[in-house]
Amino acid sequence: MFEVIGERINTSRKAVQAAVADRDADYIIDDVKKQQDAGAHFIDVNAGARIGHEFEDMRWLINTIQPIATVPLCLDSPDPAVLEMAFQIVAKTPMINSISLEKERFDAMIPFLNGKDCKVIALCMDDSGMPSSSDDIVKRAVKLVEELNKINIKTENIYIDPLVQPISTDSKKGVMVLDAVRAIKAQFSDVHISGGLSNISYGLPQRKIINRTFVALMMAAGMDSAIIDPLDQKIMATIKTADMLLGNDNFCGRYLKGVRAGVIES
Ligand code: THG
Repeated sequence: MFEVIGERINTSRKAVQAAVADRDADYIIDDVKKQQDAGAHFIDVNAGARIGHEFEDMRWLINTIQPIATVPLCLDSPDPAVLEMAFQIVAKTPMINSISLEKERFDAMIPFLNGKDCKVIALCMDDSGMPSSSDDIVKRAVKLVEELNKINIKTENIYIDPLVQPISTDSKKGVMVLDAVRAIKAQFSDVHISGGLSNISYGLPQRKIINRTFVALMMAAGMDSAIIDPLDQKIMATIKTADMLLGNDNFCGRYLKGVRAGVIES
C-alpha cells in the first residue's frame, strides 16, 4: 500500500511559520488532525525556516502534535542535534528525513542512525550536487543502501528519494527519474521509493495536473510513498486509483471506500 507523508507542518509555509512564531497550538493541532483524517500515514515536521529557532521550534511542534498524533512523525531536518532531540521525545518510532551522501551530512548522520530501529529517507544527493543522469541516481541509491545496511538499517526501512527535478529545464528529467526508480527496484525489491514530487512542475503553469500525472507514472515505476499535501483531494484520488490499478487494493476495497466517502469522483 502506498504511504502518504503529509507535508503541511513545514515552517516554509507562511501560515505555519506564523502559527509557530505565535505558539498557536490550536492551528497546528487542527492541521495535523485534518491530515490524519485525509489519510496521511506519517506527518512530516520541518522547523527549518526560522533561522536560529529550529531546535526550539521543532521541540515545541513535536510536543504540540504528540498528544493528538495517531500516526508516526517524519522528522525533517538536516541537523543531527535537532533529530536526536526530536527522536527522544516522540512516542512512536519515527521516520528520519533525511540522510544524503554530502560528506558533512553523511558523516554526522551515520553515528546518529547507528543502532536505531527506524525508517530513513535517503536523498540521492552528494557533494557534486543533484544527479545528472538515471545512472547517477541509481549509483547513489546503491551506495546509500549499502552504507545504511552496514549500520544495521534494514533495506525495508530505507526510503530512497531520487530527487525529482524540473522538467521545464530539460524535457528528459521525467524519464531520467522514472528509469532510475525502475532500476533501483530491480536491484533492491524491498527498498521504498519516496520524496517530494512538485519539483517536476517548477516553472510551468497549472502545476497540480503535472504533479498528479507524474505521481501515477512514478507509482508504475515503483514509487510507493511520497511527501505530499493530503488535503489535495485530487492527488489523493489519483494515488488511490493508481494503487488499485497496480494491484495493491484487494477487491478494490480502498477505492470503493474513497468513492463512498466522496473523495474519489470522475
Ligand atoms: N524530499 C524530502 N523531504 C522534503 C522534500 C523532498 N521535505 C520538504 C519538501 N521537500 C516537502 N515538503 C513541502 C512542504 C510544503 C510545500 C512543499 C513541499 C508547500 N509549498 C508551497 C509552494 O511551494 O507553493 C508553499 C506555499 C505556502 O507558503 O503555503 O506547501 O523533496 N525527503
